[in-house]
Amino acid sequence: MLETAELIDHGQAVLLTFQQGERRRFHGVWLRDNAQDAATRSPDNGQRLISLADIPAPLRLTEARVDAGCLIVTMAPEGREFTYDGVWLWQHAYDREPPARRGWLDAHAETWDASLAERLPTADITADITALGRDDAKRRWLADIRRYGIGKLTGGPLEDGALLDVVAQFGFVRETNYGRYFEVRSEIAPTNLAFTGLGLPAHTDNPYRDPAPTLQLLYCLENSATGGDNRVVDGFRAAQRLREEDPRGFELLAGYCARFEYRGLGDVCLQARRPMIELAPDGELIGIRFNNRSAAPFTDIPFADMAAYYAAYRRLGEILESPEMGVTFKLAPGEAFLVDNTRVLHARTGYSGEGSRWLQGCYADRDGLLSTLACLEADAQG
Ligand code: AKG
Repeated sequence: MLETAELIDHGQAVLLTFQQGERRRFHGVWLRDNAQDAATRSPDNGQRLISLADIPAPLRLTEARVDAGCLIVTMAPEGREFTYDGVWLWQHAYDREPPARRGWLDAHAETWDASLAERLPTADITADITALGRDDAKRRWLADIRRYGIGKLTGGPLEDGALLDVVAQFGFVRETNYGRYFEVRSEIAPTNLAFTGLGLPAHTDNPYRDPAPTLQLLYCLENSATGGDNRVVDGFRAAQRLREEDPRGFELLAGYCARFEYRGLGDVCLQARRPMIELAPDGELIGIRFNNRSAAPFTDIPFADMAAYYAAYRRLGEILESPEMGVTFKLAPGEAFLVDNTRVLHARTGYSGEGSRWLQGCYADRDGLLSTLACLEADAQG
């Protein structure tokens, strides 16, 4: 609850006191830019109708008061009054210390290790995800994907392309040179090592794309071959562990770009230049790109740092392959798993012999999933 408002810095800002004496400052220009009135924001779609050039500069707050939990300010030279809901201001306050530690995580994310096996987020495709009216189950599963970057699915139909119906429940397929979806099974002349029976170490998919797909779904239709188990590992936890063990190694992998490339048969040549550990400018850990199959020669690391860079790259790989870091399972037909491909790496043991193994895979994006989740959460709150 907003209690008091006081002009500060000669009207450049206002100091608000909330319940329990919590104080937050807001700049006048920020308040004007974020005014909620119908001339500033469209009541139909919430989009801003003005640009910064429409806001006079310099701008000064000439009066500030609190009425019924709302802040009311008058601004010069416009001479207009603007009203802000106190709860909205509290939720959007920015007056706090910036995070001190590099590699911090969004509040929704929780890192994990092998112990996640006991509580691996799982939903039933037919009963929870594609069934109408199962919004609570779907919301919980999507929230788990946001938290852990991985979710398993069971109980799906054994139909070619069934994975597309799953993605349609929360977002949109990202079509690539592999198609809307692709077959993951042994091929005679494979365009990708994933389409063989070879084991694959932990990797994120398609790091050679810019942007890389942010979600990947792998859906099992047959799995009677020996081997072919999947393993998932939290790249954020691995990066945190590297930072604890070797802060300089962490900074090297975050501070220099690696290069990734895929030259397919015919006319495909995909290239990207991005760090293996990606931090936002304020130090938030926002992405992992790690894939030995498609790492290209690194040419952006100075000679003086290359040996240490390789040592950190090697160590990150060892951490990712450590048994205590990952969760292993064998998909049964009708089962699938969805990973946040900017964070969670997946691996496969080799398979051969009698029986068959047939998975289908596709890509999608996290923004669609988070949008669906945000709407379900808003509905659940009434
Ligand atoms: C991929 O398609 O990205 C894979 O890693 C294949 C995984 C599998 O075959 O289980």
